[in-house]
Amino acid sequence: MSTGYIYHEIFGWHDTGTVAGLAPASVSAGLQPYMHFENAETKRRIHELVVVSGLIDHLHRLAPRPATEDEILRVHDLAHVRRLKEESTWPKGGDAGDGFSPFGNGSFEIALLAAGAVITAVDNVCSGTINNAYALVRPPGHHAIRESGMGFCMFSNLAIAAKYAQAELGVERIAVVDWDVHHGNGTQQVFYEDPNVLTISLHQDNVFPPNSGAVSERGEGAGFGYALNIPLPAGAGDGGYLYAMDQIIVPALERFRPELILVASGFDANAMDPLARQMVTSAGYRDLTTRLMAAASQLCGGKIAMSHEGGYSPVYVPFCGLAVLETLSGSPAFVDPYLPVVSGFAGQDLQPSQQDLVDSLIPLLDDIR
Ligand code: 9RB
Ligand code: ZN
Repeated sequence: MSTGYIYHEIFGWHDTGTVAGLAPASVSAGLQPYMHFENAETKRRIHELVVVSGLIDHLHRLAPRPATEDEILRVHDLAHVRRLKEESTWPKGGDAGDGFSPFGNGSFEIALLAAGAVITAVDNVCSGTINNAYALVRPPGHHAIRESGMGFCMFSNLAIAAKYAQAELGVERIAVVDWDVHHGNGTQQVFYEDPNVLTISLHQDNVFPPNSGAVSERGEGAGFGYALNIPLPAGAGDGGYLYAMDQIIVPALERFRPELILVASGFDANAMDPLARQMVTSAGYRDLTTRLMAAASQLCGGKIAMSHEGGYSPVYVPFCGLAVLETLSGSPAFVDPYLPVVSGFAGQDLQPSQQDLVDSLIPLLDDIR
């Protein structure tokens, strides 16, 4: 098994500055400045763990190339691209669109490289130089919509790579599985009327964006049935996540028969995350990956490319990322030292409220053909 791994140190230079959590810092309001949640540390620490554990020697490291503006414009409108390009020249940078997605000077080029890194992953998986790939990128992408960035995202990295695969590689049917704890609203929007791209988002019910990702969002027109949302209640752990994978995600993939599976891989459903309230462990991410790999091997020659999204516990996210990379490559590296603690949390098993929600979605599979 050969696994492509794409990281560039410049992703750590995407500067989100200082804020006070999700609010602007304000001395008069008592809001002390602190680093933005979406700072370089969690991703940098995944990479450093990959190196220090020796896993890097079992991965096929690929150099990313920047996405071209034409590649970005398959997804975003010109005004959005022009605005980010302009604000990126400002000494202190600008904001991707919603007021809590700041970026620093030069982040436009870094965002082009992030989108291009996912293209690089897809290119190599589709040409068969590698079996699967992980693009460890910043800024993230899954909230960015056609006309704006949002939720710490500048460009919709994964949607741009999916459009590239369709336009340049002759890939028709693509499934996107988004296990970030937040709703993958941007990817969903881009493909909402497209029956050739199945978007599945597994998220904590109504966290971000507000009022987004309900079961009732199912796609429109020819795309009806090809957007699938699984909004798990707060408190879901490995049991709830794996039940959703086994009962909904894998059966949806089997019905859809993709030629390529893309994963929006956020680790913010982890048991120590400050931005959500789920309890997934590194073992949970390992098992989710194993299930997807089995589906990919049965359906599309094992072709999976993952793109990194959120995840904000600097101590725990690296072990979740390592677990996924170990599984993709079949090379065990480090044992997660926190696993005994987080897997011991009460409620890791499937709970009735989670089961009810997942079971209620089974009839939606009938609309995937
Ligand atoms: C604020 C709001 C958020 C909350 C969470 C995220 C997580 C993104 C991620 C992004 C922005 C709202 C500060 C709503 O990890 N995605 O994968 N902002 N939330 N209103 N206000 C004032
Ligand atoms: Zn997230």
